[in-house]
Amino acid sequence: MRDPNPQTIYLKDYTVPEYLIHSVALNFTLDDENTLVSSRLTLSRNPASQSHDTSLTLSGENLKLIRVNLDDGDLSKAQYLQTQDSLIIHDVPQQQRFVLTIDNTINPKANTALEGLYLSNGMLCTQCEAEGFRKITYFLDRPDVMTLFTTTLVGDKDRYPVLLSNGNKVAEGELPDNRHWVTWEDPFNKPCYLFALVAGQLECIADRFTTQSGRDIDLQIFVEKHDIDKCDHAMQSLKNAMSWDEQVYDREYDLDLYMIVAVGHFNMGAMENKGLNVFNTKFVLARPDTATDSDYEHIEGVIGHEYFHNWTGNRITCRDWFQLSLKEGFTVFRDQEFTGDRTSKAVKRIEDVNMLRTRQFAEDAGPLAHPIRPDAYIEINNFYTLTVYEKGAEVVRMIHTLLGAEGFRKGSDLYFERHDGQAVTCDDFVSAMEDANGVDLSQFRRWYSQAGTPVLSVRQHYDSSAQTLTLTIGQSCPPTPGQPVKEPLHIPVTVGLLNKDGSVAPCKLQGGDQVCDEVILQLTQSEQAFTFEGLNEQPIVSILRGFSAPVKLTIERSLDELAFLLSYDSDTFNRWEAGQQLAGQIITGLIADLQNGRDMAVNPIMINAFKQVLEQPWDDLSYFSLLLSLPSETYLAEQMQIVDVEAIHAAREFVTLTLAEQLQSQFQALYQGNHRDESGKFDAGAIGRRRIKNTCLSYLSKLENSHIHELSQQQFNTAKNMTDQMAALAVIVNNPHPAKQQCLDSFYHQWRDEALVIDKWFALQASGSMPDTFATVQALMRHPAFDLKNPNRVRSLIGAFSQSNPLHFHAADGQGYRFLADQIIALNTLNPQIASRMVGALTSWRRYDEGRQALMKAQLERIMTTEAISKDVYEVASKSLA
Ligand code: 0A1
Ligand code: ZN
Repeated sequence: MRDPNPQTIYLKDYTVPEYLIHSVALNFTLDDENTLVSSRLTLSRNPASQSHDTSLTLSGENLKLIRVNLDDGDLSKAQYLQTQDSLIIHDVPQQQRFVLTIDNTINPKANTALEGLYLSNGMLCTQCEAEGFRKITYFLDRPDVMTLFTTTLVGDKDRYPVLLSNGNKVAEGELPDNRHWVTWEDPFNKPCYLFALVAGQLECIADRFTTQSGRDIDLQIFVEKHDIDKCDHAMQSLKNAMSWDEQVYDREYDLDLYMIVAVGHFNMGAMENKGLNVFNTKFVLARPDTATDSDYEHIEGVIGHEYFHNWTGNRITCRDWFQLSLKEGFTVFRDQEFTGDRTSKAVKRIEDVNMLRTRQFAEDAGPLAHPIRPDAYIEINNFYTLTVYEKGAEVVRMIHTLLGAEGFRKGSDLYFERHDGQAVTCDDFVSAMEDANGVDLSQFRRWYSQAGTPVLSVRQHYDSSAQTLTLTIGQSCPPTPGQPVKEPLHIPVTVGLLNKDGSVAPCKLQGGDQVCDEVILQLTQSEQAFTFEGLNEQPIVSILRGFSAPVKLTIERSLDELAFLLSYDSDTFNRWEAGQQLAGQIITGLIADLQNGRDMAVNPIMINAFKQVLEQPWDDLSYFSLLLSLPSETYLAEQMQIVDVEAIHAAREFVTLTLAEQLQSQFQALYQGNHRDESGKFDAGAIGRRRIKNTCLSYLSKLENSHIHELSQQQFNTAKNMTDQMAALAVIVNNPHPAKQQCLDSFYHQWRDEALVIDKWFALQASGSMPDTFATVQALMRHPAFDLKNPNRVRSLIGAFSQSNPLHFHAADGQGYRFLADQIIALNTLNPQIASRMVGALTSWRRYDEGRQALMKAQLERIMTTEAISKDVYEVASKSLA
């Protein structure tokens, strides 16, 4: 381990920067292995700083220092100190501005961590969030130091014909030796984490967007040459995002140029660098035959996300990294709403909640639980979490629910007006919401500081003589590391009531004078009673509509009541949720049967509920498909005290097979009715038809007869779009289909030049359920197309196996765990960020039986002994064991 005792950084220790940087002029002489960086900083003492230290400490890592010059005089070695991660200039002027020029070199080719300046398929690109800029040059690498950047890039004309950086191109020219240069100027102050440069042989598609005030913006998407035919959807998505932000938030783009570059090697999804977004190719490239409908949707969502950051993140940024959710929670909320508006609100909400409940809830219940605004970290890269992003978005959504759309807009307008150009805190955001609406959100603020998923328990009492219904709602939250005791939160609980015939019962709260179809209860105490009046029969309660808060709900429900809500609830989320609860209860019962050696039988109530859903007409076929989908194995595991992966899999499969047998004719009819060639069509209708058809195919495939085998093979062979091809291949791979290997081979040969499609091929096999899956994964590790240096490949093989294949990853002999630890140890030196993400699958070891616990723990302990363990891996592994 490089640093035997990695330092913990605390929010409570925040102090303002000692120096300000007024401007920076960067000059890059580009070379794949030896890039020269010359940085000219204009600095001055920060009058707001209390410190009396006259030295200046800049951050920098892996830099070869060549020269330090202060106000035109070179400094001698005695005048500065270079450490592993900093450069300390012993004495700098305290009374006036001064200019510091630093020259250093870096080696992009050796940079496999993909932070700072690195090479991806021959293209030079940068990733500076969170602390990557210090791997380019010495700087005050913290988000509250905002600066004006001017960047000059110099390079060989053939090797780097395209030279990009943030802002506007202000000058360019030619140099001897076949070199050229370009100067970029960004007129907006920004923190260095938003800096970017890209250089290489790139092709570009261009378009234009006219803003609401009539300004013309040039839009450009840069990709490798062979991908130029896969950019149209991304461009359209960008234009959709630009007009959505004008319509919904009155936010206009501020530069004359917006560039997106797609790179094949990227640690995350994409990065919102000012005017020059760098994207993982996965979230840019799409053609009907290479990308699925869900890829199309995710591309639009991520393009939107990065675009929306221009206001929520760039114009207004974070004071420090503890405030990450300020920009991420709000921006995720914005992108979720954007996608909901562009596709189906109901489906988008369900998909978001599904992800939150399966993955974020697990994080909140595990050893790495942290509030959306963490108060300590060792490595900030470990805090780009589902909690900061997705739960953060839920917290913003609750503010939206509490204030209403109009009130929320007033709050966001005030936030933008008040803080434009500043680096601020989550508290500032909440204050703007309060001040614009005259409300008090002081208790609500606890959502920012308290970790863990609250549990709401609901009791109902109907008083027939008083014609009232009382809901008593209790809230509690289990302890999380460092937070043994929890305070009650301010929780919006949306409730509607249904009459026995399924019609809406009026909601009138005692003491209130309004009668509505639904109400938002404001839960603020540990236990609180809410009484509804004027109810001449006992209504059925639909509670936590739209998943109005990120909580677990316990309410006693009979299977009949759930089936009723599945048929009649007017709230699309709760209607789906009733079906999930129904299926969940039934599968849980079967798991107990299996564990106790009893025979399994599916309660007919479930078959009938599904039959009813199948026999109704549906406009939104994607929503219809979700109603027919069973809770995932991961979600079912979340509900169990001790996770029994085998029983979960077997019980869920049994229910799937029973439904397929009992409802075969309905599934077949639906399949046939929606099977048509609509490749290239991406409207809601065509997407919905593909989705429902493939849902039916997946049920039918369980019947394992030759007709069904032919059906899936036929779909596989004739598909002209990736949605249908992948769906067919998935059922072929996950059933004992006679042509399995043949289909996998032909798929590989068809798509061997399309990296993103090959990622799907790896992921599909890694998440398979057939008994030979682990052997397949091991063989795929040796496949020539596998590359430990490419994060997308790592995620598609190692990530898919460990995070999406509970059955095989948790094999009782521990081979899955050992395999994962081997890969983490290898990745630790290559790419610490990716290595540490992979540790995630081992962190939940306490949830399993004793045997598995010991095996998982042993692998975590083994990881802890990794030589030169990175801070990233150290933090996750050590906290998991604590
Ligand atoms: N801000 C980006 C996410 C991001 C974070 C870190 C990265 O590299 C370590 C890259 C991207 C977003 O929210 O989209
Ligand atoms: Zn983001």
